[in-house]
Amino acid sequence: EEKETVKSENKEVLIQDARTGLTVEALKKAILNNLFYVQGKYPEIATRNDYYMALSFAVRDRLLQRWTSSVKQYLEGKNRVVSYLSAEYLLGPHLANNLINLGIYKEMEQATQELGVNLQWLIDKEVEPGLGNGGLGRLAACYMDSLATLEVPAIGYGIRYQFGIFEQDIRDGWQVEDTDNWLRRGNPWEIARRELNYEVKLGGYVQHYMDRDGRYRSNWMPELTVKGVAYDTPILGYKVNTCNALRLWKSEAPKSFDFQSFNSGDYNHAVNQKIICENISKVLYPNDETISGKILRLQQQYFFVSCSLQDMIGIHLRQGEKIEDFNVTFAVQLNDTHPAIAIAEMMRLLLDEHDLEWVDAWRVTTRTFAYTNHTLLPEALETWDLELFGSVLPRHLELIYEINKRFLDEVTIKVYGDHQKISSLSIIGEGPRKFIKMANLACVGSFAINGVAALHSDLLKKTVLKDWYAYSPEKFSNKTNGVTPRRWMVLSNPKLTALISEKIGENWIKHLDELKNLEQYADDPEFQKSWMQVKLEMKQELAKRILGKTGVKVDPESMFDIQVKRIHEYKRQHLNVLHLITLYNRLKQNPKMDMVPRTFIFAGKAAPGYKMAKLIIKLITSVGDLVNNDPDVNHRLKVVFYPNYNVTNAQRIYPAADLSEQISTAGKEASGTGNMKLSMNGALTIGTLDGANVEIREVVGEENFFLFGLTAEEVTQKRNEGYDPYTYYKSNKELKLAIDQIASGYFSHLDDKIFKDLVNNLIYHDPFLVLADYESYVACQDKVSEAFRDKAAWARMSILNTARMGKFSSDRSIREYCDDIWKVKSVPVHLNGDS
Ligand code: GPW
Repeated sequence: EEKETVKSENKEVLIQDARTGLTVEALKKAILNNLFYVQGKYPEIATRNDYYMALSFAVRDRLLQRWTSSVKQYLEGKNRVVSYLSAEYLLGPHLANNLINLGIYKEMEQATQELGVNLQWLIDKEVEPGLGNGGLGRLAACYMDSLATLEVPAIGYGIRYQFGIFEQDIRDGWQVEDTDNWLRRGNPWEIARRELNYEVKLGGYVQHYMDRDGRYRSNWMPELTVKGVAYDTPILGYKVNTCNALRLWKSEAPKSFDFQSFNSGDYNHAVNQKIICENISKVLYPNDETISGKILRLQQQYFFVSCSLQDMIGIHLRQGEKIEDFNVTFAVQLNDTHPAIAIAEMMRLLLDEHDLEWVDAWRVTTRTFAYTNHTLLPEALETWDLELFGSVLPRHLELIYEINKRFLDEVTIKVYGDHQKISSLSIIGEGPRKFIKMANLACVGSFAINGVAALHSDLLKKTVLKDWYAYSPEKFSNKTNGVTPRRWMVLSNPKLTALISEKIGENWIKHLDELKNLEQYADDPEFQKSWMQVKLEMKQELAKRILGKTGVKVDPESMFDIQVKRIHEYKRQHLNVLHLITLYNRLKQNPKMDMVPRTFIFAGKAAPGYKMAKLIIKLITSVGDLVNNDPDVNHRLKVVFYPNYNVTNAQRIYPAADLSEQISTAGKEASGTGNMKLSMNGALTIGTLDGANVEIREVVGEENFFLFGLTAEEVTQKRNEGYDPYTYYKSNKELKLAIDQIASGYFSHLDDKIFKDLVNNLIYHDPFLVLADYESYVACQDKVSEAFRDKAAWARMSILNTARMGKFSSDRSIREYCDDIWKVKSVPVHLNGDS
């Protein structure tokens, strides 16, 4: 029997092949062992879930071997570690991704087959961890993949929500939400580290006194103390040994707590407190790009940040380092302002727990943190009512006052007398009620500030962070987002991956720029044929799933016109609907018209409290019901609302797209990342000059991109001139017809009330300039249809889109963060025993 031998502490140790081996035989043995010893089953009575668990544990064993090697290597080398703080991680299913990164997909396929089970069937069993809302959480997941792939020592910190993003169901055309009980069948990918736990205080008040050395001290007397327990998930890089940790915190009641209450005989109080503690990591807030101002949300943010910083300080000190050198050990990235309370918490830990003086504590803090901003939408900039904030974090409120005072003293000298500037830079906002501006806290406490696409970073400097840019321009830079080609190409589109690799080898998977080598085949009719054949097969597969989920039969030969993302007015799904209605009307008026058949595919969740977003879903499904059942049009137009958009479903949708809808109002979408995934998979983009669309168009070439709409500058100008949507409504016949139909109940069984708010909002307010862009959008869509008729030209454009997407690998983004902001290097990991 095969055995691997490794050296450990100079002794030869045998590692059982069934726990580490990558051969088909070793994998088979591992699965059967786990089935027996972990699940307690023999093959004849094992369920699908038993097999899924047995397989996953077999994979996890192999990850753990790499993980321990990585940890060892990091500690030995004293390398700077990246710490990514994010309230969200939208990871998607682990199993298949880990098989790919381990490089054993084929082997596992064979192993399962020889055991008489189907690998895909087991992969499909996994319930994805939906610990995020949308782009921001998914970006964090892509970055974790790239950090490991680039062999960068890193820890991701976040919250282990017991319930992730809700599951969306469509009933009677409306969104209904169901809880996401993702842990119900167990989670083989995490390891509970019960011994790794920290206490976090909440509420109460602060006592001040002077200690024996004449030093002012603060003593925070909390109303409640909770305990955070670490749950680690291994994140393996692609075909490297680097395996980093994603460390998520679960909140619990500290042992001491119930004890006190039990002794005082108040059992109910004890139970209630336990529930309150466990509540903190219970559920993800389902709002995307909106602040909710709820106490529990602030508690969540502080809870995970405090656990994470205590954990980092522990790691740092255990290495025998001085607290003053914390920033040499860690570079901490703030994923938007959700973890920005870290700046005040770091000060509290250094001052109150580690006895540093203010200036020393502030020096360490401001050399530790860097802040990424992800939005320009004013309603998404986080603020906290000052009183509410003080009731949860009384000590931090004091610290923020002090940080603000010292900072504004400095500002006042520089901008002498400019009250406008002083109040815009202040962390505390004044109004009917005072409030804390988290973006300002993040800016003052960070050594670097970045936006997520060139246009976004530019607009940040000109608008929301204008005064910050004037004050400290050296802090600002751009880091255009990227996505991991491992999940978004190799995993989700294996056929395209095989076709590409057949021509240019497999190097592109780690060096996405090498996709350039495909350009030489863009005009090759044979290659074009194979390329479009893959696209067709992916459309056929999606068509089957659409039929199964929605009952709608779609034609795989039609153009798959896809808009998938969170539902939001600024993303303008309703502009897409107006085009759809326009095509419908043209067909009805001229049934013989020669029209390129289109399948409109929408997917995305609306925040449960966002009325207008929910109404947009109802509009899509209502128009769909009419169009899909009208024999005059339904062989040329189909409308699908694909329910419960998540990572799993995204992986199936992107490969089938012909057209990618990226139609946000210019200046509103910070970057977008779906735009990148779709283009990588050979979709052509119709889009505005917004977010990363600008850069995508730059690299694919303007002739391979369908551009429409006002620019960000024109949008601002139009608003300043006093934009009047009504004039657009009145002057465009097709637009007016579409809107009148919606209003009159044409799509809603003559119910003329249901879309009233939506219609009135459009014709009288239209905050996102839907009507202003309608004409240009429809004209551009006409060009898209014409282009789709020429199959060879379309194939060529599609190939060139993929070939030129190298820039948008998250590997490139992470390399830029490493070089420019974090100043960290790769640390190749050798398996224990290798050298
Ligand atoms: F408002 N983004 C998101 F900036 O998905 F915090 N959720 C959010 O709450 C925010 C931003 C926030 C998205 C941006 O909308 C998108 O344009 C960007 O590509 C993505 O973050 C990653 O940077």
